[in-house]
Amino acid sequence: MLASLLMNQEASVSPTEMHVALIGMKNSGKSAIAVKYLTKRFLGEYSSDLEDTYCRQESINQMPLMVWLMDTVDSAERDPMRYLSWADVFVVIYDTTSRLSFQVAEQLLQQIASHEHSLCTRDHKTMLLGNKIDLERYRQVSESDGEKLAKKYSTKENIVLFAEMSATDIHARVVATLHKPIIELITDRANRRSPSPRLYSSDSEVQARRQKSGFMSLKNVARSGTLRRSKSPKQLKNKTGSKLLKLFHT
Ligand SMILES: Nc1nc2c(ncn2[C@@H]2O[C@H](COP(=O)(O)OP(=O)(O)O)[C@@H](O)[C@H]2O)c(=O)[nH]1
Ligand SMILES: [Mg+2]
Repeated sequence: MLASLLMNQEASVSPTEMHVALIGMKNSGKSAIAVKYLTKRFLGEYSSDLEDTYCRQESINQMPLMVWLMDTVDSAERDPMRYLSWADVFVVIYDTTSRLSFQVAEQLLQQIASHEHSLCTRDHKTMLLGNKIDLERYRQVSESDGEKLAKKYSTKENIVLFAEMSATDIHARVVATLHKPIIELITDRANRRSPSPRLYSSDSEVQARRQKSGFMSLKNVARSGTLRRSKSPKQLKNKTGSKLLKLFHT
């Protein structure tokens, strides 16, 4: 009886965590978008070779959610598995004023698609995101080119979302854009009525801890897997008062 109640509670709140990877060519605006999302501010300069993962506590459709955001650095020496095997949501960013960044975005969509087919069992969502639309007069990639590319990599079961934005947009718009693929994935998972394999893999841990303490949130189970990779987590408070947990540098 209690077990089934707990299962229902878990099912109704899961997933409580989302891993979101921002990927794309250098200078496409990944860090600018991450900083805007996390701190509401747009800064002119960002460290270009520092890869970080951040955490922001969110409430989406009245559901509490921890969003882990990996601001990646595009480099040939780094293994793409660090985000391919980690992310629930891939945000593939290109600069609408750079044709080259659009080509890199296509390579990344290809990389995600082949990873999907060969290795990945966990469901995920991808969004192709054209950035810097405030620089309209320098535009090299049309909106319809972006839409077509997203369609090309969409399957019947998994549609690649498409959006355009600017990191200079108001904060609410940046947040709404990044929440789109998260909401879609939550809906997909709810429709399939199954928690993500991330949660399945922790079933034995859930059982063990339940026996000890009665109940444990799935958030902690999922996070315990994540934190294995982290070095001395530091808690920061930004000006807006939202919680920012900086996890690790690579
Ligand atoms: N005008 C404008 N500049 C942007 C936008 N996004 C990023 N930038 C600028 O583009 C440059 C590269 O951005 P950055 O976030 O470091 O790119 P990353 O290498 O993908 O992380 C920086 O000078 C940013 O200020 C945007 O939406 N509009
Ligand atoms: Mg960056």
